[in-house]
Amino acid sequence: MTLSSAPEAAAVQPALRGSVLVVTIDHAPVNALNAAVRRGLIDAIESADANAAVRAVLIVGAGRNFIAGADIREFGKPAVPPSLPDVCNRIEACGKPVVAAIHGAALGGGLEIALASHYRIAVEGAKLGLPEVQLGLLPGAGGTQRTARLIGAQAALSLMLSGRHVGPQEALRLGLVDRVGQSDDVFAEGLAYAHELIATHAAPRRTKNARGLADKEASAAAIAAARADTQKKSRGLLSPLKIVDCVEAALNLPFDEGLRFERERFLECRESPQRAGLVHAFFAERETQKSPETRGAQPRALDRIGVIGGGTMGAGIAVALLDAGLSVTMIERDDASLERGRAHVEKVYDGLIEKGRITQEIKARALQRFDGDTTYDALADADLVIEAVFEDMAVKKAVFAQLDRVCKPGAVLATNTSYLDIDEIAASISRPQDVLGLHFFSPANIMKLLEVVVPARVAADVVATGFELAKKLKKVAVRAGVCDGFIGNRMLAVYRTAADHLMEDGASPYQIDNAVRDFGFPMGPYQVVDLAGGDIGWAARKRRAATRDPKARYVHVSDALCERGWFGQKTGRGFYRYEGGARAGKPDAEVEAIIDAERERAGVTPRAFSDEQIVRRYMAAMINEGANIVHEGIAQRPLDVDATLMHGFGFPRYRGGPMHFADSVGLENVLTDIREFAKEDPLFWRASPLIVDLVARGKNFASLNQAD
Ligand code: 3H9
Repeated sequence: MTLSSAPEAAAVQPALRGSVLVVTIDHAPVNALNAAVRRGLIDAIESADANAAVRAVLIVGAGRNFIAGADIREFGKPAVPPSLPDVCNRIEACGKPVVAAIHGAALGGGLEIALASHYRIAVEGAKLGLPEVQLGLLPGAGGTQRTARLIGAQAALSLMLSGRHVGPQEALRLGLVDRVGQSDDVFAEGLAYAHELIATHAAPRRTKNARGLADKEASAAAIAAARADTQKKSRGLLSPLKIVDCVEAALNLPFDEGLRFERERFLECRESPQRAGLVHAFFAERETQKSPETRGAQPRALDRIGVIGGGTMGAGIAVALLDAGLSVTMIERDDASLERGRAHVEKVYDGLIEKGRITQEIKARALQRFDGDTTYDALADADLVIEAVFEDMAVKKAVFAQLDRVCKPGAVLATNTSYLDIDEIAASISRPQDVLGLHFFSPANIMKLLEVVVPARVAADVVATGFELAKKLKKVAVRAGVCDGFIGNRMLAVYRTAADHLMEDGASPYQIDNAVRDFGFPMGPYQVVDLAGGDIGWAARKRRAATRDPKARYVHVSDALCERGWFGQKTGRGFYRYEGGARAGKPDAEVEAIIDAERERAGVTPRAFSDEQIVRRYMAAMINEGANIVHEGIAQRPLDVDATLMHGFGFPRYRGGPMHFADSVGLENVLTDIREFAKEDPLFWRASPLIVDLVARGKNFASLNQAD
């Protein structure tokens, strides 16, 4: 059962039910702990202590959740008392037993409220967790101290360092809750528990006195192991090691001192740019899901999906769809190609089985929803068709002509093109209103980003269907307009070019990769080329050669490698050498010699760049193109650019995406850099009119994000 949520009601509503004071938190949408909720909770506990008729307190959440945590929107603003630690301490100090009855999310500060309560019950569907680490924070309302005392160092660290959610049964096993309700009626379950406690004269039971850290040696070992692991895995992140330190404080310090220790660390995290970046990422991911079309239109049906093409992309898309429980019909031109397509799909699943991520049964169940055909007529009933055939306008148009012929009226016809003009594709058939771009990123079953590309004549409900599909696939959908490369690949082309200029001017590809990795990307641009295959970019460069501005600087190094057949990992050589099929490449002196030769040919005298100089140019190029993309309306807001780069291109989440990063270093500084670089190459470095305008008005990108 969910309790009703009245928007006009007070955020915390105490009501006496017999001898139980029921304290209902009613703060839509997720009962986040804003100042009014915090105040209301303290007042409720005070009144419980003061009222002799109250023999127990029950805390429940209205709506779909217990409490989703601290109100993230308050971070970065002046603090309003009471603080959440004070609220938790007051609850724990209550002289009457306090029960937390949990349904839906009890996350972060929400779980901390439950841990400060004396008894906990969870019902089916409850999600308990301490996800602060994902926001660059640590549990800061006693969570590190109470969790460790309640469930032990190892389990507490595992929860806090991963941020994962646990269900009621696991919570019970861990000792996070005392019982799991028999029904999903959280109110009835909680009330019954409170009455039982009254009947058995149960006393308040304070988590600060729990004995989960009693085995000092085992606790110390768990902390040491977590610290070593965190040092390895959480490169560049501030909060994970602080979480470990706080658990160590829980082991070694009295409770009150531990709380103080935790509070100091929490405040350091809260004030850090990482917290700002991660919170921006959190809201950006949610905000991108909202487009003018999703606000106004209902999505069309989405049960039977067709995929045209069984290459790497088509197969990856098919797996993404199957994993979401959808039925897929793959179309290929003949039996042999279809067999290859099916084999590609199976290979993706086999890879996952090999890594222990899924079982044979899961693969078998998914493949039951997969079939294939060699004629388009098999798509007569499809609700949505996604084509992933060769990137060639004539080939795409031929596919769409077939779809126009066979598909039922109202079927959504989507193209996975990376750069072709979708308006032109749409105009080539009789139903342009049904044509949409759905641009997946490889591997399509893994990468979170889905660009929903919106051509001029598409119907709003078709766009809404694209967003609905993304939701089913658990992807981050970003609305993009039609242009060469849409948001992500268009930006990639520009910052890759900036990297090429740096390389020809004197930085080695290895230094560039290193600097970019140190900034926080998982890979540098040349490692990415080697992974994706140099031939892909080569083909694109050849395609663009005719339209390239002859005055624009062109670096030939990548072409020179491709001419030698060095396409990267798959050929054993690219920018790096991959000896014996190794996946990690080694720097290659011959590549450096080729670069030297190209420098000479271009008449460039190489100069040294520091890592910082490399990153400044790389980022300035990225930010400038992002600004152009917003300026032209290809992206709705800067935050759409941020989500694209974070989910499709490995931009470090803790920096919040390139546009948020630009704001954090100061947009005027970025503009100064661009103007400085323009002295050498005014054609490449043209400051975006949007940046010029924002700086002139003393504004930043965030001012264009409604959500910020
Ligand atoms: C913390 O607790 C720190 C403490 O340890 C220490 C303090 C001293 N605040 O995700 P949805 C909004 S840190 C404000 O689409 P779902 C969200 O933006 C916090 N707003 O729904 C959206 O707004 P809009 C630790 C929040 O059903 C709306 O609610 N907690 C918050 O898919 C619906 O959200 C977390 O990290 C918030 N805390 O998922 C939990 N949470 O409608 C973060 C959500 O305007 N939250 N909103 O777009 C979640 O994981 C999911 O929102 C949740 C619901 C699972 C709860």
